[in-house]
Amino acid sequence: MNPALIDFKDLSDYRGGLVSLEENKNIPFTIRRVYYLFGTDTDVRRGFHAHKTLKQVAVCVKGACTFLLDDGHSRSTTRLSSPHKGLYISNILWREMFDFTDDCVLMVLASEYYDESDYIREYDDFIEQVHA
Ligand code: T46
Repeated sequence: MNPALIDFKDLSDYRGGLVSLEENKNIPFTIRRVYYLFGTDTDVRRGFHAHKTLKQVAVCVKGACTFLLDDGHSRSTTRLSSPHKGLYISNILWREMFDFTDDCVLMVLASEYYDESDYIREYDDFIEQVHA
């Protein structure tokens, strides 16, 4: 599968960097939640789930980390290392995140409020949903 990367306009000038994110513009949904992961050890692997309905855009605002995305047919890995790029993660995609740099701050914009019942945490259940 091809990862869907969004290029954000670079509004930087001589004073420093600036990127602007706007719902239903360069972020393809209404933003209901923002969270960020930081201080993740390099040897830690996170994720291991898919979402039934949630859509997200992940931006590595500092440092770098790698995303594995799996649509049930094929997998891709993407190294996120730029605040100018967002990885669009649609629903029904298995994700794992790993190889975090020490300074990594991974910001995630989400289309829904937190809802544990939206998570598919078993890979076999995910494959069942793909073929449903
Ligand atoms: C995802 C990847 C990219 C909350 O209470 N509210 C929240 O908004 C979030 C994101 C998490 N939590 C709780 C649920 C767990 O008890 O925080 C704990 C850790 O969450 P989780 O193990 O799901 O974290 P990751 O890094 O495996 O996954 C997260 C998101 O949960 C998930 O939606 O797509 O980042």
